[in-house]
Amino acid sequence: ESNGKNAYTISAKVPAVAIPLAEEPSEIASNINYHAQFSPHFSPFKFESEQAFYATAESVRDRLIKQWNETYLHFHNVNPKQTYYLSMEYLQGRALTNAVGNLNFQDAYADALNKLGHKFEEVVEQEKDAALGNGGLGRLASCFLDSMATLNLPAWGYGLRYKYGLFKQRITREGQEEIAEDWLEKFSPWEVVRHDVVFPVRFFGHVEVNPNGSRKWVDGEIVQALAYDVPIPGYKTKNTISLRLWEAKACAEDFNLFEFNDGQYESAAQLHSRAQQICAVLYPGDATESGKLLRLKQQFFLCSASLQDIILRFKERKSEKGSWKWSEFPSKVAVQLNDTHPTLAIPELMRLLMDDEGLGWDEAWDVTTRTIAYTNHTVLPEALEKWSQAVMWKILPRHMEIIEEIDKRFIAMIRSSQPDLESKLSSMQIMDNNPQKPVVRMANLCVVSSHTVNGVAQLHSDILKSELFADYVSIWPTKFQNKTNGITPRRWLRFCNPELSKIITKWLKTDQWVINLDLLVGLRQFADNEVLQTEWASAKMANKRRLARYVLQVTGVSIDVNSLFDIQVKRIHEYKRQLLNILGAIYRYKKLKEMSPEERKNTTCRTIMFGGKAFATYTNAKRIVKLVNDVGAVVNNDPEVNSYLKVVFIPNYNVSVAEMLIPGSELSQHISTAGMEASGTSNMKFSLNGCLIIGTLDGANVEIREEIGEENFFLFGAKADEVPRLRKERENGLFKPDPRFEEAKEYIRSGVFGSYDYKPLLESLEGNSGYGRGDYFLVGHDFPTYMDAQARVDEAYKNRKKWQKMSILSTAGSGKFSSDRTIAQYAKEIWNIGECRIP
Ligand code: T68
Repeated sequence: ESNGKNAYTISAKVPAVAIPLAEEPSEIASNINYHAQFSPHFSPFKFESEQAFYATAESVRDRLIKQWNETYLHFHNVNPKQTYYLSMEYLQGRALTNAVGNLNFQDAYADALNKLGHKFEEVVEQEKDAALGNGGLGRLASCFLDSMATLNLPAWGYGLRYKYGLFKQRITREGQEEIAEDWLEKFSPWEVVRHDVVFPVRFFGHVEVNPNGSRKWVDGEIVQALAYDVPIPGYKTKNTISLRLWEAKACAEDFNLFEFNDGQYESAAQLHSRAQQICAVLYPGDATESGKLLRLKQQFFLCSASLQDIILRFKERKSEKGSWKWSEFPSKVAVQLNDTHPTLAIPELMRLLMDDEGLGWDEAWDVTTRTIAYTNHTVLPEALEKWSQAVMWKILPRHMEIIEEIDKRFIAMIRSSQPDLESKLSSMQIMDNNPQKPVVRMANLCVVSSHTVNGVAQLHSDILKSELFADYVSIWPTKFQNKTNGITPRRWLRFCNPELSKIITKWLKTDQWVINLDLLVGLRQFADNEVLQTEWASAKMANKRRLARYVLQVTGVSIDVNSLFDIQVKRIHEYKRQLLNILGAIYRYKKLKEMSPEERKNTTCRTIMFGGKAFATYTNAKRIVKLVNDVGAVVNNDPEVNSYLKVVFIPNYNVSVAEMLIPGSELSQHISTAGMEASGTSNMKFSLNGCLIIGTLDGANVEIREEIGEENFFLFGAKADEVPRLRKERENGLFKPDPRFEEAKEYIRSGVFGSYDYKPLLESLEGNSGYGRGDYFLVGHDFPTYMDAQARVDEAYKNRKKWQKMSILSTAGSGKFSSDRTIAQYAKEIWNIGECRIP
């Protein structure tokens, strides 16, 4: 206890100060001490790293609260048009480093913690990731919030406060095991509950028709939505915006005392437990949707609570300024739907305007369609949401009336203005009235009701216009846009890679690149400079060492920091083709085994790392996880070749693991079947950190390659427009597999990697299986060009000077992929909002 890690010992040395005034480390230490003592969450005797984390986070939060309140007030007074981002998912990760960094207090907080006997790096490790999302879509939403705050935009995020976020992944002998993770187990120092912000959300019930013909949704079940706000600080600006997360609560009256006193404890609390279920778990779907009633309730809960809040704010701000009209609503409010998950915002806004505010259909429709815009994130048919009409009539009867009316009017409009589209109508309309399975097509509802629809990379947006939404383009030629995704340079370079950031700032002679990422092109002129190359290589080496320590700690495998660090991390999905990667690794292993010791010395040593979670019921994805682990177990323990090749599966891939892994990577794989990955965003993170990419012409890869130069990108594989033809050929038995592909599969079959039943996985690469057609993802077709590209990688890595140059050029060419650029485009081209900075 003499090391100062006891709260009492500290208080003797350091005073406790409730309001931190100066930015001095000693003042900050006093404030941290204040929180350790007076906002206690633990017994008073302890001040280990964990207690230090909570006290530090609270100290930082207090600073944020001040500028946060100022931001609220400023937005209220200026009353600009404001954007509301509706998303069922946010993958925030940890907040402490980001908040302290944005406040520009890194050194002061590090010194303060030193005074209290702690190390900043160890304290930040105590924070649990806020994992209220599955993958790319949720992380994108979080990057967007960061950019909205940094660009001083009047914008807020709305989401749900799930108790259990994304599951924790454990790797066992059987493969992946999912464990529930309660991120709120202890509590989150970042959220503030707003007890005054509560809205009722109705489910079930029926529609009542009033004598004057107006309609009203009544009865059913009411759940209360309670607001929790999370501060989102901008970088080096006072503007701090909100992520408002709704929590579901039953009313006190819903507790049936009568039943309870009668001993019927469970049924007495039935409504309470039903309300609790709504925000209990994040829906674990990455591109696979199963029609769960609870998911629909979650979606409506988010939409209804958020819109009631938005409308109330609009009225408050308006009525302070005298008389106003509903037609002004779209000039004050922009609502962005993050995929179709919050589609119910459309009928809910219509309902609120008509049934509660008394607007007629035409006026309500005009307001709604000028307010709402929709982003599409996938073209995979199984990921396009379709809800059973029967289920929707039961839960949301009034909304179904409205959706039917929207559909009816859409059909009438087509028939009168574009009769040539008659034959397309059945696929274009919102209601799919197939008597076997009548459903509501959420994407169609979004396209019909939004003023703008956008894809998330140029290729993806082109595919939306030429395929998925092609029929709508002739009706609304200007409705469709592209907004290529981006990532925040703060989290994904400045804070996760301080070594490289220092070098960049030194050579560019400015740190303005953190908010103006285009400045990175300034590095191009130094790409051949040997001094920069050496510094660049040593930063990478430091990050590789840190990563190697982590790998040893979590897997027990020791990896060679001089080998090529080759990484594929993302959700496990057949279209992302982790299977192609592991088949390549298997082939490499087999060839190494066949080589003489002399020949082996000429090969490039590699450490191939995988990471990612598989949807719990996605069997083939789980088989891939199992295969990677089985291959690793054999290869890593093979003394003959394990100094040339290691295969590692890093468990529980999440935002904080990514922050450590990406800076230490040298090659990353973005190898989806062309046309299937809407954008990808980790490709941008890797490239920004000087990691080279092996990839297909898919999603944002296309644009990354354009920006960094094709000579710095290891390209292979079919192009998107060739895919349909290749699938046909495959179906018709016209495909001739490469012998290397056959050899790799045969090696698995021979049992080298154990006795697990890999037959189904291997069969998905052959005849009739998988999606009903063999090798739907064209692993076989792309295998030979993939292996050729890998051979080019091996060669390139032998020339380290050239490799460093390519690495520098990757970073230099990544400026376009800042989410600041993306958000500025949304603000200008979709939302029509401008800066609103606190003076
Ligand atoms: C991803 N989508 C795209 N979906 O796959 C990726 N789906 O290409 C893109 O870069 C990213 O969105 C951002 O635009 C997803 O991540 C989901 O997570 C998801 C969640 C629930 C239901 C369906």
